[in-house]
Amino acid sequence: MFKSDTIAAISTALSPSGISIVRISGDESIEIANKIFKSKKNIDVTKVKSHTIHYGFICSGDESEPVDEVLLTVMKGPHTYTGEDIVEINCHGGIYVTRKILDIVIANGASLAAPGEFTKRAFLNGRMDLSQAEAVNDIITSSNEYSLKASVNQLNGSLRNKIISLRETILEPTAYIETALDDPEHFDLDGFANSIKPKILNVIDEIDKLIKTSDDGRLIKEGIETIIVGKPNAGKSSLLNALLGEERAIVTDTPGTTRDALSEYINLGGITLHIVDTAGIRETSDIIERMGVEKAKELISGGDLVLFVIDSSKPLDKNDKNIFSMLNGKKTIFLLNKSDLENETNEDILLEEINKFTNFASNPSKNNGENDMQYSIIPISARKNTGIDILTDEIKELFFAGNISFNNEIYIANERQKFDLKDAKEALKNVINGIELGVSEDLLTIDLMDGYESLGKIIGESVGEDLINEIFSKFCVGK
Ligand SMILES: Nc1nc2c(ncn2[C@@H]2O[C@H](COP(=O)(O)OP(=O)(O)OP(=O)(O)O)[C@@H](O)[C@H]2O)c(=O)[nH]1
Ligand SMILES: [Mg+2]
Repeated sequence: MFKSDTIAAISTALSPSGISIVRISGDESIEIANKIFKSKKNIDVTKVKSHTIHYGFICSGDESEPVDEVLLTVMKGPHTYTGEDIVEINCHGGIYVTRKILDIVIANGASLAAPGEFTKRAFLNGRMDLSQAEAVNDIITSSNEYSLKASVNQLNGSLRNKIISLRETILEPTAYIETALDDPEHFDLDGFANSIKPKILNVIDEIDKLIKTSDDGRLIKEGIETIIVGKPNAGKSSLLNALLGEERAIVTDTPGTTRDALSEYINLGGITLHIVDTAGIRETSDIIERMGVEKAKELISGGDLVLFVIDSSKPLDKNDKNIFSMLNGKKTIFLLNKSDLENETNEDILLEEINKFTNFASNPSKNNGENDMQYSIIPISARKNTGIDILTDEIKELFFAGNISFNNEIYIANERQKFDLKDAKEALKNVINGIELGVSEDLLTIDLMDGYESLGKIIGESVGEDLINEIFSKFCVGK
C-alpha cells in the first residue's frame, strides 16, 4: 500500500452554504480527529466502529470554547474512497468557520492536500484505475445528461473492462511465442503467426470503434458548436432567445441589430449546444458589417452545426444565396422562420435553391455520402416558439443517429485516451504487416507488447509519475 502523509482539504465549494465538508485522509486522520473532536459522551474517536457518524464539537485544543457544532464521519481503510482511513467533518457552511476548522486540522498534524490528491491516492492504492479516476473529474465537470451518463459508465469500469479484455487477447499469443522460443522442443511455432492474424485484426477493429466514438465523446462532453447564420432581420437573435428561454440577445425590427457574435451554452434535451448568434450577413460597403461577414464565415468553418435562419415571409434574395456558398460540407439545418406569417419562401422553393449547390445531398432529409452535406428543413416561429422541439430532435438525429444509448456504450471523451488507442492501433498494424512479410516471431512480440503497453496506459499501467501528476493537477482541491 502507498504510504504518505495525512492530508486534509475543504471538499465543498467555498461559499456560504448549509454545510461544508473538511476531509482528512491518511494513517493519522482518526487520531487527529480525536484530538479536536469533543462530544457530550466523550467519545473516543479511535475506538468507534468504521463507517459511523458522531455528533459533537470541534475545539482548537488551547481554546475550550468550541469552534463549531459538527457531524464527524469515520471511515477506516481499505474500504474508503482513497483506500486510507478517512474522517469527514460536516460543519456549518460558512467560509470563515470552514477555513478555521481546516487550519485546526493542519495544526494538529495533517498537511494541505494538493488538487486531486484524494483521487490520486485512490488510484495509487488500487481503488480505481486511471480511466475511472479521470471519470470522477468528468462527472464533476459534466454539464448535461449524456455526458454524466457516459462518465458514470466509465467510473463503473466500462472502459477499463474493455481495455483489459483487449489486452488479454494480445497477451495470450505473445506469451505462447515467448514460451515456444524458450522451449522449441515442446512448443511449435509453425503457422502460428498466421493463425493469430484474425484475432489481432479483430482487436484493431475494436480499437477503431473506440477511436470513432471520440467525435461523439467530444460533442457530448464539450457541446455541439452551433452557429446561427442568416441575413439581417431573419430572426437569428430571436431563435437564440427562444432556445435559451430568456431575452438574452437584443431583438429589434431594424436589420443589423446584432453586430458582434454572442455565444451561450444551452442544454437541449440532454445534450449541450455551444451556440453562437452572428451578425446578419449581407452585401455591404460598411466596413464593420463586412468584418462581421468574415467573422461569420470563420465561425461556420469551425462549427459542428449551422442553423441557417431564413425569413420565410420574404422571397429568397441575394443575401440568402450568398450564405449557401459558405456551407460547404457543413451539417446544416435550414429554418424557415416566421412561419406564423404568410409565407413567400416555402420548402419547395428552398429545395430548388439547395439543389443548385452540388455539394448538398440530393435526398432532402438525410444523406451519409462522404462529400454530401447532411441537412434538413424545419419551419419554425422563433417569436411564437413553435418548431423548437422538432429542431431539438433533428439535432440529435444529425449527430447521434437519433439515439444515444447508454447501456454499456463507451465514449472516448479524453484526448489522452484517444492518443494511446491510436498508438496501440499502429503497433498492432505493424504486427499484421510483420505476419504478412513473414518476419520472425520474436520481432512480432515486440510490436505485440507495444500495443499491449499503449492500451495499458489508458488504465494507468506503466505510466510515468509526471503524467499522473499532470492528470490529477486538473482536479479541484478536496477531490
Ligand atoms: N412574426 C415573426 N416575427 C419574428 C419571428 N422571429 C423574429 N421576428 C421578428 O423579426 C425581427 C428581427 O428579429 P431578430 O431576432 O433581431 O433578427 P436577427 O436575425 O437577429 O437580425 P440582425 O441581428 O439584425 O441580423 C424582430 O422584429 C423580431 O421580432 C417570427 O418567428 N415571427
Ligand atoms: Mg440579431
